[in-house]
Amino acid sequence: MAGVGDFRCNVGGERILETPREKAIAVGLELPGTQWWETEDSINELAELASTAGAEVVVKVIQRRNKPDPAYYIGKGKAEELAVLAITLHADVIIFDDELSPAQQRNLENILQRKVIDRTWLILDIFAARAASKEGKIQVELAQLYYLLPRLVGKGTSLSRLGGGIGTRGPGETKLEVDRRRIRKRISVLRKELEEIAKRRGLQRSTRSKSGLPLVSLVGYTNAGKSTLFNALTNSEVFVEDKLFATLDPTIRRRYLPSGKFILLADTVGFIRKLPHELIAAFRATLEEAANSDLLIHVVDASHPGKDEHCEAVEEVLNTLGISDKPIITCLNKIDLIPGSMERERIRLDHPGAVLVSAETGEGLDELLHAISNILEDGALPRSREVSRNAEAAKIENSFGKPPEMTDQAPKITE
Ligand SMILES: Nc1nc2c(ncn2[C@@H]2O[C@H](COP(=O)(O)OP(=O)(O)OP(=O)(O)O)[C@@H](O)[C@H]2O)c(=O)[nH]1
Ligand SMILES: [Mg+2]
Repeated sequence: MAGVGDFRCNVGGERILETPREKAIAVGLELPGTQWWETEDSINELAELASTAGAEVVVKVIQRRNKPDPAYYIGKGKAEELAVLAITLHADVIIFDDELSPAQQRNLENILQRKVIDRTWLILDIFAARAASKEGKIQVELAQLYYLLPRLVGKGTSLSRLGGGIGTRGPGETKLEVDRRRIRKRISVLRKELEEIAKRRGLQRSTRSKSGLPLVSLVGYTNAGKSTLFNALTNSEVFVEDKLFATLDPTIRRRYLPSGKFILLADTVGFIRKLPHELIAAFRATLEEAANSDLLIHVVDASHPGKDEHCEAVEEVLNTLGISDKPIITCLNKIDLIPGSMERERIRLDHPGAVLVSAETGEGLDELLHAISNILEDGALPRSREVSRNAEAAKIENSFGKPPEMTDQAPKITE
């Protein structure tokens, strides 16, 4: 993305446009009760988030403490050391691995004399850069405003972080100088717009539910391979990328099961540990796709060393959304990256009942479809729903003739 820091140079008459990546220092805390690898995993993930946002983490700093310092998050002495390090390394931005309080952020900016961003704002920044649909953009702006509101000191304060580079993206009005009163007004406008969209979404949902087709949602940690699996199962081409938060808006397509019955399959936004609660609040309508599902498929990157923590984070978000009691299939993806049969067996033992698949090679997809059939067709749904679904599926089968082959173009039901 072309940013404020772009520069042009002339090489042999050619004009080359380059965007220097901002240099960042990532900072985290190791608190009692956390294992060292969890802290390392978390800060490595923060570096990935920074890279997705367009910065390069040049050094990671972890401080062991009993609890975060209320004024500086890290110790004041550590913050002073960090200020020297930032000068030495020519760092443009310091990124903290937890949400900072407004006071911590202000104090750190004073000591560090650099842009200070926390994990929450970094995630919101990535969402702001990626939001494509009207609903997505409104939701991100709303989440950003919820975050900013307590951080503005007094009326008429301008946003100090509007200098360019990472952490400065905000759709719409957040780019402007703002004060609390304007933010509150904007929040109420955005909420009204979201309510309208939510109403339309509700109508679409009731049309869908009248179709009687069960809704199956792919949920899981960001980058687990949900969209790749969605594409493999519905012969679609939704956006896939080896970066965090490639998907923001849900997509729904039809797919048939081995029995010939149809389901609606939804690809959804990924979760992450320490998912900002502002984001959950603003994205509630989008996340309701998962809440309204008959079945969840929890896609896990089985090749990732932090997969257990990823699973915990996903369960936590499902709990927050109040949908942890839905029928769920754990789908261990990227199994092609685990070639050893012993290792696969160990994974099977660790996750009894899970289905091992590779969305990339297609391995295990038949087993997954059978597992979906088993849950949806063996009485997991209320009887009345079952009857209407079967009747509707028969109608669709009649209108389509035989169910299409897996390679056929899937009918599009895009939100
Ligand atoms: N080797 C391998 N790579 C995979 C597999 N499934 C997905 N990937 C890769 O993993 C990366 C992330 O895939 P996505 O499908 O975008 O993941 P996602 O869960 O939709 O991610 P978000 O939308 O960001 O939450 C891409 O580079 C994919 O090519 C798999 O089965 N095997
Ligand atoms: Mg995706």
